[in-house]
Amino acid sequence: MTTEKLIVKNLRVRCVNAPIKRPLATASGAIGIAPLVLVDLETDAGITGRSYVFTLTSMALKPTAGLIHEMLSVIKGDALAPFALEQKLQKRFRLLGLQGLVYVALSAIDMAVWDALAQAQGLPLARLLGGEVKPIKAYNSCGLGLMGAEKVALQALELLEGGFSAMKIRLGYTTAGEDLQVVRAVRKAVGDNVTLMCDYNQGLTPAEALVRGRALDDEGLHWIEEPILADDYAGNALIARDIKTPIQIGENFWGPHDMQKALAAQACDYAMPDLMRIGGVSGWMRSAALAESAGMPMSSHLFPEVSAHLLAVTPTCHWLEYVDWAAPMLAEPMQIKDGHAIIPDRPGNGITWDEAVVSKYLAD
Ligand code: SMN
Ligand code: MG
Repeated sequence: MTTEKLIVKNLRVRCVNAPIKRPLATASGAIGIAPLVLVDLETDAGITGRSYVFTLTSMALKPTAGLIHEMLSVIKGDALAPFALEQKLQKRFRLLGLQGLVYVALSAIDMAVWDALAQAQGLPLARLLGGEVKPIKAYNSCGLGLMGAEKVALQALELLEGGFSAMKIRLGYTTAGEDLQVVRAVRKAVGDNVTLMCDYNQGLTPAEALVRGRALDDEGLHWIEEPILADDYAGNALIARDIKTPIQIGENFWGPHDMQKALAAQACDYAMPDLMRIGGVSGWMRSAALAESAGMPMSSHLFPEVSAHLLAVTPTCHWLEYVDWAAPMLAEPMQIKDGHAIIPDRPGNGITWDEAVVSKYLAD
C-alpha cells in the first residue's frame, strides 16, 4: 500500500484505571492500579495507529489526555512521517519546555504514528525499522514490591511462570539489613540459576547508596537500579565507580539528550529508557544509537508491547522489562515463551483494544 496519501485525521484519547494483579509498593510510592491513556490516531486511509501511556497517578490522566488531544491542532492534515512530526511538535513546545507531561504526550503520539505507518506498510514495527521478528529476552517485573522477605520470596516463585528466569526485587526497606534479608530470601526460594535485579526507585542518598551497595555487592545481583535521584548524574557516577554491581538508570531520561548527558557523566553501567519519556519510537531510535556508540547495554522500561519491537533493532539490546499492566485492555496481550517476549507477527506494533474491558474501566 502506498503511504503517500496517509495523513493525520484525528486523535481519539481515552483514560482508564486498569486493575493490577499484583499491586507494587516501591521506595517512592505504591502502584495499586494502572492509570492508562489510550490513544487511537486515525488517518484518512482508515488505518488507526495505537499506543498507550502510563501516568502513574490517576491525577495525571486527564491533563495528559487533554494535552495529547490539544496537540492534534499542530499535526492535523500532516503526512504520516514520524520524524517530521517529532521535529514539528518539539519545535512547537520548545518555549514551554519538553520535560514532563509534554514529553509523555509527544511520545504517545509518536508511538501511534509509527504504528499506523507500519500497518500501512503491512509490516510488524520491528521489520519496518529494519529488524527481524525474534524472541526478546525478558525479566518478570510484575511484582516483588516492598512487602517483606516472606511474601516477596513466595511471590518470586509465582513469577517463574511463563519460563521466566529473571526478575526484579524492589528495595529500600528501613535498614540495609532488611534489604539483604529480602534478597537472600528470594535467592533461597528461586535458586542460583535465576537472574535477580533490584530497584531502589531513587530512594537513597548517595552516602546511603554506597553503604547499601557495598552490602549487596556479594549477592550476585545483576544490577542495582536507580539507587539515588535519577538526575544526579555525578552522584550516580560516584556510586557506579565504587560499587561492583552494575548500576542501571534510564527510566527517568527525558529524551535522548538526557541520556547523552548521563553517558557523558558516566552515570551508569546500563541504561533503560522508558518509551513515554524518551520520546516514543523516534526518541528510542536516537537513544539506541547513543548506546551503541558508548557500548552501553540497553534495556526497556515498561511498555513491553512496543519495546519488544525496538529491542529487536537495538544493537546493544539487553533486557525487556515485562509487566502485564496494560494486558487486560488488549485484545491480544503480549505473549511470553520460555522467558522471552514474542513480537507479534502482524502489521504495526500489535496493539488493539479489548473494547468491552476498556469501556468497563473508563475513567471518564
Ligand atoms: C517502576 C516503575 C513504574 C512503576 C512502578 C515501578 C520501577 C520499574 O521503577 O523499573 O519497574
Ligand atoms: Mg525502576
